Amino acid sequence: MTSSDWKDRGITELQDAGRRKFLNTAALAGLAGTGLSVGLSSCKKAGESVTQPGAGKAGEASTKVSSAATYGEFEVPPGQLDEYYMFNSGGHSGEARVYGLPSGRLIKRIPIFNRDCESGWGITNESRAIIGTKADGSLKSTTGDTHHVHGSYTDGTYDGKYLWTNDKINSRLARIRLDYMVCDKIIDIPNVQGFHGIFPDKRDPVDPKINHTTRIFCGQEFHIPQPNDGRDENDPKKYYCVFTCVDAESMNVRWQCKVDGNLDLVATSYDGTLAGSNQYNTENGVHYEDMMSAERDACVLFNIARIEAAVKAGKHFTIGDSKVPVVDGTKDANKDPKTALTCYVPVPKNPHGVNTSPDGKYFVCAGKLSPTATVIDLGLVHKWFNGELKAPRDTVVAEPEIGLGPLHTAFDGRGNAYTTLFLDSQVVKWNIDKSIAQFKGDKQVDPILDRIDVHYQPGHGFTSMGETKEADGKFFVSDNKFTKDRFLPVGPRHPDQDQMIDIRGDKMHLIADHSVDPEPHDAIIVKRDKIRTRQINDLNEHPLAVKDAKDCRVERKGRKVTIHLTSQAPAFGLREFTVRQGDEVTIILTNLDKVEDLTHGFAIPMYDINFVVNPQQTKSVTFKADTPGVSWVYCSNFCHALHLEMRSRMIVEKA
Ligand code: K7E
Ligand code: CUA
Ligand code: CA
Repeated sequence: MTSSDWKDRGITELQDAGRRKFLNTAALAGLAGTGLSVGLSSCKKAGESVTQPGAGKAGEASTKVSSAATYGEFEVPPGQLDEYYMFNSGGHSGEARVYGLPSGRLIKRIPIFNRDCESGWGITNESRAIIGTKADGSLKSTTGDTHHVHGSYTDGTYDGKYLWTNDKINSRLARIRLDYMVCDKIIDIPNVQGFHGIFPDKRDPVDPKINHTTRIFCGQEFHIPQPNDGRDENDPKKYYCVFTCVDAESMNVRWQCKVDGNLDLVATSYDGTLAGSNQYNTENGVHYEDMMSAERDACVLFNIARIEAAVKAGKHFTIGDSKVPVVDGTKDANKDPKTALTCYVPVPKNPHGVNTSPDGKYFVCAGKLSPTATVIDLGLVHKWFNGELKAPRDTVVAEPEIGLGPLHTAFDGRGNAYTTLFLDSQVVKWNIDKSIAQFKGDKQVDPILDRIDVHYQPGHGFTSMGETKEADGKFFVSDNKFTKDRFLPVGPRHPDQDQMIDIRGDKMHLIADHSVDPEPHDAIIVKRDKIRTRQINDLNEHPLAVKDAKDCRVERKGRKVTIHLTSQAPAFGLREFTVRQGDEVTIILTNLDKVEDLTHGFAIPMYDINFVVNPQQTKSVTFKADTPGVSWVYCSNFCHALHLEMRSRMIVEKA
């Protein structure tokens, strides 16, 4: 069906008109129902979009459908490769995902905090060591909630080395090494609950020679008693949050900084000197209405060099059993800008995302409950830290009114910003320089350049290479939370969607609906030439690799039995092996095949074990052989014409 067929059938129009009206009304009614002032008063009229030139009236369809030619341009024909990787977080799944763009093809899921039989994640000894186990050997946790994925930088752009992602529920930080696209490290962040925002630094704040990522900054959204060990539970005034710095290589926690209020999203400057986090709960409220009582919340900026000097100088304390040095970044302790570690810039109430413009000049804080975006000039922030500016608010150079429910902002590298509007179900394109001129008092200038409807209620939005100085302004992807009517119905719960928008021209054009598993939250779009993956594993990487089929054997030490095993299509190195009931069995399996993608599986009936070994990779599992009988261990990954025959017999003798 061509796009004109769509138009003839009025499909987009039908979907838009009714749904948008419903959503706007429902969403606003929901907020109004709390009986709270939600800061929408500065809008033209509650329930109506801010009408801008070039945009449709509120509730009226204004989706721009590209011509068939435009769709064709973004098609990736069979046999051709995508131009970009998109690395998504996976929300409640606890994983990360890799898509190709513009096709929207799902290429890989990267298990992190979850258990995954496709790869054996959480099942093999190697992955269990990364996830962490309890004293009884069970996994420390099996839930995860990944929101944000960000890559390592060199010289202001992706270097293809690492990704990091957060686990909001269990306050863990995970790293993915991109050559294999697997998680290689997970750490617990102490003294934190609701680890939400995360961003790597882009260069060292002091040493100009270190022009790459060496630190990861982590925000804490939920304030808690410190330490959270049963004390002060009923004294919320004593709860607080910390901002955490983790070393990118060792993944050790370097320091924490105590703050007033919560920390939601995190952004970093291109020069390495500043990190920032928006705060929707400067009130330190423990109830919903308290969190919305202040007219203004903040974007707090961290002076990294000063914090690290304070840590070095021993001006820190520790919390509970944690050895991590904590500096005091609260307002009371930082009244003199010239020595302050933090700068709390007031922004309209309950903001959401904070994003860095690719020219390195600004942090843009989305208003959420305010129909505005706040532009903070990082040069002026430094002036404030030098004592040359009166108030933190003086660092704000623009605050354009952009629409209802602004959540996240992305950039095209041409001076324009694209902000998702949750309540309006739109993406709005606005010009930063124009917004600054308007803020200075130029009444003629209108910073709003375009609007486009998305379907529906977008959270994050991000652009191709948009979080680097190489932002190329080709695509914007809108991560939409509601998708009713866009895909075949699958019951009450619908998928989310990554809606792709062409942003090359003056006007935005919708070019694709890509369904995605809930809930992606956030992603980065990376030019494919930034990523260099390996074709096969390095045999020597695992100290216990079984390097030759001749080395296959059964080794017994008391009740501990080790099976050294190889796989080579279409056979395992041992046709059978025997252990005794009650033995602790460790199977070490090396895949000796050297052909890219020639992966074997290893599934053990009766023992709940299923994993894969990639070419030249070694993995191991340990289990108690508690059930006597025959288990046909088999290859669970189709590898060869004789794949079905690829099995071995595990005989567990009755004790
Ligand atoms: Cu969903 Cu980034 Cu956790 Cu905003 S956050 S939408
Ligand atoms: Cu080896 Cu299937
Ligand atoms: Ca608030």
